[in-house]
Amino acid sequence: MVTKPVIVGRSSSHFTRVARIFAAELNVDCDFRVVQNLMASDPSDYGGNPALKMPTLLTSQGAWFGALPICRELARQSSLRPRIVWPEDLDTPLLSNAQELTLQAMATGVALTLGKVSGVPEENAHRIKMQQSLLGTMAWLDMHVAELSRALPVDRDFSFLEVTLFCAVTHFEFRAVVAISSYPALKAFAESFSVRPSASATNYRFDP
Ligand SMILES: N[C@@H](CCC(=O)N[C@@H](CS)C(=O)NCC(=O)O)C(=O)O
Repeated sequence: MVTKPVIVGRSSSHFTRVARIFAAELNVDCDFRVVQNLMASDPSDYGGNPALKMPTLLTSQGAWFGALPICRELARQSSLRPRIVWPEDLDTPLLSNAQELTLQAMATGVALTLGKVSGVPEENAHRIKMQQSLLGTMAWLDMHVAELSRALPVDRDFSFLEVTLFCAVTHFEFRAVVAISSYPALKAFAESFSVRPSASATNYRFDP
């Protein structure tokens, strides 16, 4: 029987960091269980996720797969009631596309990083296409990020969009997936978000 919730993931994973930032913002005390081997093919290594992905949140109710469902469950468990902007609240093309592109960039970043470590050649056509996809997405986000903060509700405490964008940008810098210096507006956004205690408490590092 699980009493205290457990986040299963890695300190170097951007989707895991999204869940950890939400836990910190919502003041939900969670244990952290490290996925030891990224190449493991047993779902139990990922908190039971048959898709072999992290994060997973283990609660007394059961296991929750994926960053967004985990963040929603953390919000339900929290005694705090902050004004959170969720993806379904993003009712303009600008905000909706920014969320879609941020999540797609995160997924593409995972595929590129895993392709690199597992020896996919640089000249592989799909790897080249994914790099193009990521560069185009980063350029779009860099062009629009300043508008996002103005377009989001002013009374928000935080949004899933900003948390995911922060985790994506800082992860790409941490893993040298793209040169963040080429995206000054995204860099400035990440710097301003990084002052939050939830951000500094979840800095990327490689688990031993
Ligand atoms: N849809 C999942 C995606 C999670 C995901 O891709 N996580 C990465 C780590 S950031 C992962 O599990 N990578 C291991 C792998 O793909 O084998 C979510 O939203 O949490």
